[in-house]
Amino acid sequence: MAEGVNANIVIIGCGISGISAAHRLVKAGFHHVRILEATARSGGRIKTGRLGDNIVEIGANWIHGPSEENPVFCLARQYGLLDPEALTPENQAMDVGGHPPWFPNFFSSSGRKLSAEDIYPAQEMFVELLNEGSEFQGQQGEPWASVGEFIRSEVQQRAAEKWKDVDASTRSLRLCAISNMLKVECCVTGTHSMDEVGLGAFGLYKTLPGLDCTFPRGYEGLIKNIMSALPRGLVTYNQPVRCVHWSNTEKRENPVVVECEDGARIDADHVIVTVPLGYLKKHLSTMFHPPLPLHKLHSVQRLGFGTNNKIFVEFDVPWWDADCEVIYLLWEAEDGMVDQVPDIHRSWIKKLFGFTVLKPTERFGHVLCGWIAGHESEYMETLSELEVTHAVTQLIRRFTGNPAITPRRILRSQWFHDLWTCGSYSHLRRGCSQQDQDNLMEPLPPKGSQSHSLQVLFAGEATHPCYYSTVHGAVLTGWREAERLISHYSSFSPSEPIKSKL
Ligand code: 6YU
Repeated sequence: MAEGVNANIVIIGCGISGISAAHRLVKAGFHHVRILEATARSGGRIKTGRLGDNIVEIGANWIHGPSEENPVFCLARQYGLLDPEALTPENQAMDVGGHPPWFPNFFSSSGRKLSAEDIYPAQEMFVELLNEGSEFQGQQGEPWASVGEFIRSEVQQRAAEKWKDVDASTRSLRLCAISNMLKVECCVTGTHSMDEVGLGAFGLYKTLPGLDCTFPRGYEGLIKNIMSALPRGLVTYNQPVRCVHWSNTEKRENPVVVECEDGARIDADHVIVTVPLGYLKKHLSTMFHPPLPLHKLHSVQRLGFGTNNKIFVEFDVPWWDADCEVIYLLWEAEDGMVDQVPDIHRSWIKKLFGFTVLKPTERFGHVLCGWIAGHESEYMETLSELEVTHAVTQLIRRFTGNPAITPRRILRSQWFHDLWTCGSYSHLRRGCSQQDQDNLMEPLPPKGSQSHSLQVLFAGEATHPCYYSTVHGAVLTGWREAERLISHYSSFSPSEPIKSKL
C-alpha cells in the first residue's frame, strides 16, 4: 500500500460516483487523485435549481428507500440534511417496493374528475403484474421479451375474467388507466416504451425499504458536504476528456494517457471513468484508444439509456385536492394499453402521465412537477419555453374543464440535449442480461490479458448490478472502484512492476 498512495489516479466526471470514489481514495491515503469534469459544476445529474423562490430538483429527486442499507440515506442523516419524519424508524421500515402509496387525483381528457374507486382495480392489477414481471429473472424462458408485451397480454386475459361484470365505460376507463400506468413506468424506468424493457432481467433491479424522501434544502447539499472533505483543487472544471489511451500490454511508465478536448495530455496509473452510459454510447468510437474489447463494446450498445424529463409548473391557486400527492391524466381514447404517441410532433404532450405535487405547500406554494419520458420528451426539449407553457396550459384546461387556469411560470429539464449526459438514466433493455452489466463494469485491460494493472475502471449508476438508475447505486459504484484500487495495492508485492510517481 505504501507505494500505492503515490499512484496517479484520474477520475473522469464529478458526479456523485466520481466524488464518492475520490472521497474513499483520499481517505485511504492516496495523495494523487484528481477529477476532470467537463462542466463548470459538481454533481452531474444531482442538480438543484430554482423556480421563483422555490427550490426544485432538475435531476435526482428522492432518496429511493431511505433506510440503513442505503448509503445516501446514511450520508444525508450524518450531514443533517433530512426532515425529522424521514429519520423515524417507521419511515425506514415502510416497504413499498418502489411505488410509494401517494394519494391520487384522476382527471380524464373530457374534463372530468374521476372516481378513484373506478380506477383502483386497474392499479391493483398493474402493480401485481409488475411484481410478477420481476420474478422471471434467473429463470429460462420468460413468456415475452419485454415488460410491455407481458403486461398487455396479461391484462387482456385477466380483465376478460375479472371485469366481465363491469360496465363497458368503466372497463374502457380502466384500460385507459393501464396506458397511463405504462407511461408512469416509462418515467420510472427511463425508457421510451415498456416494450423496450427486457422481461427476463426486470427483476435484477432491487428496491430498499423506506418511504422515499427528499432533501428539504436541495439534493446538492449532499454534494457540497462530501466535497468539503476533499482537498482543494482536486477537481479541474471545464476540462472535458476526449480520449483515454490505454494499453493491452504491461507498461512500466504512464500506462494510461488521458487526452482532453483542449489538447492537454495527462499521465495516469489508473483512470476511473464515471461518464453517463448515454455519453459513452454516443462517443464509443472515439472515447477509447485502442477501442473497447468487443464484448464490452457490445454491452454498452445493448444496455438501455433513456430520457425522463420534468416540467415544473407553478400556480397562484391549486386546482387539485388539498391531500392530493399525484395527479394522473387519462386520455379517453387510449384504451389500447399504449405508452407511445402516434405523432410525436403534434401530440407529444399525451406522453406526460401527470404531475406529482411538491409538498409541503408551506415550503413550495402551489407547484406541480410534470413527468414525461421517451422520444416525446426528447422532442419537448427542442421546443421553446413558450411553446411548452402553451401545451401544458391547454392540457390542464382540457383535463379540468376550466379554461381560466393559467400557470404563473414553468421550468423544464432537458437531459437528452445535455452534452455530457445524453439522456436521464439506464435500464436493462430487451435482450440484456447481467452479463452486460458485468462487461460494462469490467476494468481494462480485460480478463485474460497479460496485464493486471487496472488501467481503466468503470463506475457510475449504470454499472451497479441492482441499484442502477439511482443515486445510491452511483455512490456504491464509486466506492467499489476505489476499493478495487485499494485492495490492488494492499495485495501488491514490491516485485510487481507498478511504478510510483509524483
Ligand atoms: C435517485 C431520484 N431521479 C431524475 C432525473 C434524472 C436522474 N436519478 P453523473 O451523470 O451524475 O456524473 C457524471 C459526470 O461526468 C457529469 O458531471 C458529467 O458532466 C461528467 N462528464 C461527462 N462526460 C465527460 C467528459 N467527456 N469529460 C469529463 N467529464 C464528463 N436517482 O436516486 N432518485 O429521484 C432520481 C432522477 C430527471 C436525470 C434521476 C434519480 C438518477 C441519478 O440522478 C443518477 O443515477 C446519479 O446522479 C448518477 O450519478 P453518476 O455519478 O453515475 O453520473 C425495474 C426497474 C426500474 C429501475 N428504475 C427505478 C428507479 C427509478 C430511478 N429514479 C429516477 C427518478 C428520479 C425522479
